[in-house]
Formats: sequence, C-alpha cells, structure tokens
Amino acid sequence: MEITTFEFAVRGDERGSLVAIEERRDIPFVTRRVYYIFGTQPGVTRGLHAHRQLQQVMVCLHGRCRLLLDDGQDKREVLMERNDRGVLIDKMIWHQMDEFSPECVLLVLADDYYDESDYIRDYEEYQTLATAARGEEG
Ligand code: T46
Repeated sequence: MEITTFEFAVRGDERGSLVAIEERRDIPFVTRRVYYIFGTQPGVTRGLHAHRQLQQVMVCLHGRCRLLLDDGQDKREVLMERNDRGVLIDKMIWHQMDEFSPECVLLVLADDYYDESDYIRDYEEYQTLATAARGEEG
C-alpha cells in the first residue's frame, strides 16, 4: 500500500513560521470540515475505524504519535511529527492512532461533514467490504 503525503511550504520570516493549506492545490479536495485532536491520555488508541466515503488529510501540528493505516491486505505505520506534512487517510482505509506524546495536536481536514453512518467500526465488516471493493475494481 502506498502512503500519500503532501509537503506544505513553510513560509514566514524572522518573526516565525506559517503554513498555508489551500484546497485543490495543496490537498486534492475541498475541505468541508476541520477538526483537531488534543489532550489524548497516555496509552490511548484512537480511530479504529474506516470511512466508507470520507477522505481526510492529517497533519501533526505539535508533538508526535503513530498512525497505522491498513487497506485490508497491507498495513503501514507513519510517524506523525511534522507540521509541514499531511498524510492522506483515504476512504476505506482502516486507521488508528496511538503512542501519543502528551502535547500531541493533530489537525484533520475532511472533505465532508460529520456523519456517523460513514464509519465502519467493526474490523470483520471492514475486511468483508474491502475485499468486495477490490473485487469490483479488479
Ligand atoms: C477519524 C480520526 C482520524 C463530532 O461530533 N464531530 C466530528 O467531526 C468528529 C470527528 C467527532 N465528533 C464527536 C464524536 C465523538 O463523540 O467527537 C467525539 C470523538 O470522536 P471519535 O471518537 O470519532 O474520535 P477519534 O479520534 O477516534 O476519530 C477521529 C474521527 O472521528 C475520525 O473520523 O478518522 O479521528
């Protein structure tokens, strides 16, 4: 499985730095929703689901954590620790985040509004749907 990342230009001057993320230029979609994750308690694992349709880009603004991506066949691990790099969490990719540093802040840009019916939270159901989707593609 290929991991898709987006490198953002760090702008700024002697006063400090700034990163701008423009939709359809720096990331491939129009952002309908922005959320951020912070204050994650030690030892906690978040995520543990896939989205049926939602596409997201995750950026670690501060601190670090581990992002695990799983397409149903292959698993990849990404260390999230850079505020100038986005990682695509595509639709139908099972994902979880763990090993959070105490000060970790994750920014997530999503291409649609929050919709609980878009979540697949059962891994067996996910595998069945991912296998069927691969069959349709092939
Ligand atoms: C994802 C990973 C990376 C809302 O009310 N609106 C929202 O837009 C979101 C994202 C969440 N919520 C509520 C639902 C829960 O009551 O906020 C609470 C925490 O959400 P959740 O347990 O889903 O958080 P994570 O960190 O497990 O997962 C989140 C996103 O939900 C998910 O889409 O891909 O981050």
